Amino acid sequence: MAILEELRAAVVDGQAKVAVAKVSEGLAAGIEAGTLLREGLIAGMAEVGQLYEEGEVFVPEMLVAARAMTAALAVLKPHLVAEGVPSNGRVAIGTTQGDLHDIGKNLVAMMLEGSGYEIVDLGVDVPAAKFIEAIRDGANVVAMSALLTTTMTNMQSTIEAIREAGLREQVRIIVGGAPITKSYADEIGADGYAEDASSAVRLVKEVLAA
Ligand code: B1M
Repeated sequence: MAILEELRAAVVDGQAKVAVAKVSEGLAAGIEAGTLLREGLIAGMAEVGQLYEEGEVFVPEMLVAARAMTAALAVLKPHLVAEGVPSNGRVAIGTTQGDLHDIGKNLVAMMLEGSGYEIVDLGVDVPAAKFIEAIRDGANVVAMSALLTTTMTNMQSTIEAIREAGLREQVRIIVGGAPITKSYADEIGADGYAEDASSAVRLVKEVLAA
């Protein structure tokens, strides 16, 4: 479909205005928000990652691509966010210390918000102390995101810090992000792993019911 292809290309080229226009055009043409997200925005960002790995683009290009995706996501958000169900949990979400990637984390937050959870977005580069503060303030779930192999280890130290603070039993901890796997989540003592934003919604429901 031409619109999806143009949307993908706008993300790859870092053209925020075009990406925003293509999302609006796609919605007006009746393309589902989830399709625009997966086949346009996420496909574009995956291509940028591939090009970066191949040495075809560099950090500045990744950054403008991320800005284009963020701008387009803002338009998509009300359409992605399904009808809310009453809040039955407070989720503190953040990208682990040392890590500045936030697009995936924002997407997970958006989907959870749309599913009726109260979201406390701690942002990026989040130290353990901030997660601990959020638990003391009433978060039932901590959701951590990491995109770098060098920062995923901070998930483990955060879980340890939560345990040392005597708070481990009162919170569910879930993790996700491109380098994270189910076995890594098990290894570090998390309560669950979600591969993408929609499975994160299912996972939060599951861990809160457990
Ligand atoms: Co970065 N970067 N980056 N980057 N970047 C990656 C991650 C990389 C894989 C690129 C590559 O080499 N192919 C690579 C990591 C290699 C590694 O560690 N193995 C990399 C690198 C090396 C770096 C720098 C070190 C580059 C440098 O400076 N030399 C640097 C690090 C900065 C830092 O964080 N300290 C860096 C910087 C950046 C930018 C700032 C330029 C920009 C981020 C802008 C931003 O986020 N605001 C950027 C980008 C855009 C990327 C890529 C291209 C795209 C990431 C993205 O947004 N994907 C990325 C390559 C790639 O992933 N293919 C790359 C789209 C997003 C929707 O997917 O985040 O995976 P994702 O989220 C998914 C799931 O993972 C899951 O759900 C989401 C939705 O489906 N999920 C969760 C995520 N979090 C979850 C939490 C949960 C559950 C599910 O909670 C339970």
